Amino acid sequence: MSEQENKKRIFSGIQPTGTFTLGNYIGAVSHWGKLQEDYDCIYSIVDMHAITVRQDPAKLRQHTLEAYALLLACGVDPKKSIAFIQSHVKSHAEMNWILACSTQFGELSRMTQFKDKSQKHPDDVNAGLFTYPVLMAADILAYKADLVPIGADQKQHLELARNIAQRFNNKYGELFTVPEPYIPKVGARVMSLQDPEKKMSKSDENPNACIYILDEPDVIIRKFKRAVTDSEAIVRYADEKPGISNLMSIYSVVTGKDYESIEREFDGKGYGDFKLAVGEAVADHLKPVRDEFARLIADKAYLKECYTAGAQMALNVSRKVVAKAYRKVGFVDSM
Ligand code: AQP
Repeated sequence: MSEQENKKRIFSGIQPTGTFTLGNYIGAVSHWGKLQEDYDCIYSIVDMHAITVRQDPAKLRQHTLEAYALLLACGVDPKKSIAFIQSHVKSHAEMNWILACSTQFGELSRMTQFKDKSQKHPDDVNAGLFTYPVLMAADILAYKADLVPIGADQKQHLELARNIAQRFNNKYGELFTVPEPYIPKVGARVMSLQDPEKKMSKSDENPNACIYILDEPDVIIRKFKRAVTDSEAIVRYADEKPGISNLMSIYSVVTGKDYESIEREFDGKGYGDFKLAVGEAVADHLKPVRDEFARLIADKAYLKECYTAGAQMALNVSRKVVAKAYRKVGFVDSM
């Protein structure tokens, strides 16, 4: 695709650790469909990343298929983009090792996601959780991606991927493209509805903290009604009002209205009206995704056809880069 058309290449991935949240959607996946018109896009369900936290194998398999169907339901077209499941393409594991040997223990120790997740799962601080950012660098660099659309929470990992690429290129000679982040201006960090100082996360134990994009409209509205706000009772965007600001940012993304017009719309009205409006707008916005997901998940044969073809295309691109990396580090050609 891109090589003939000279389009810039995009890579992004999402973990099948549960149904996507409104955070995953607004911060990342909702942009992926639009980008495929102007870029050469490669999107992956990153199941290898998911096992850095203990998963029930049967559930992981189910979540992976659902995540793939959701990806398509959110607008990724497997005819325009390469859409595949990470573990189907061996280049990720191969590149991971090469890059691990160009990554320092000290820099991995500074990653805040590792610190957060090891506190959350103190009984399973495994080596994979520690080296997660190396695998993420491998995902991106194996395709020589120019741009990586991510939410703000992944910025530190992307910075590390850039450092690893530059270090490898300096040590062994130019190979990797140094990727740039592509972070949305509004909604880059959707916060928890119950603790607006914390990002909204799939694996949050409190189901009221997070909107899943397959939640039914009444559930969505109920969760917004229960969202933690403040006692000022004025809808305005301000750092000291993280709950209301988070709801305004969500409302702005799904309606296209800017903060000023939202403030005007709810001038003199209470938080009850505002929360209801946000809930209804989000439920309406997600309806086509829910409908399309229901259609796709019922057609397992079609999904299989898409992810099998996607994996083959992903392998065709990445194996050439892996072969070059092997040669650069000094491995003897196998064929
Ligand atoms: N709250 C968020 N706001 C904006 N963007 C977000 N992303 C995640 N949460 C938010 C973006 O979604 C993409 C895919 O994320 P992921 O599934 O690979 O991993 P994650 O960042 O660890 O997401 P979760 O929901 O918090 O999953 P769990 O609970 O399993 O760890 C990324 O681009 C991310 O920036």
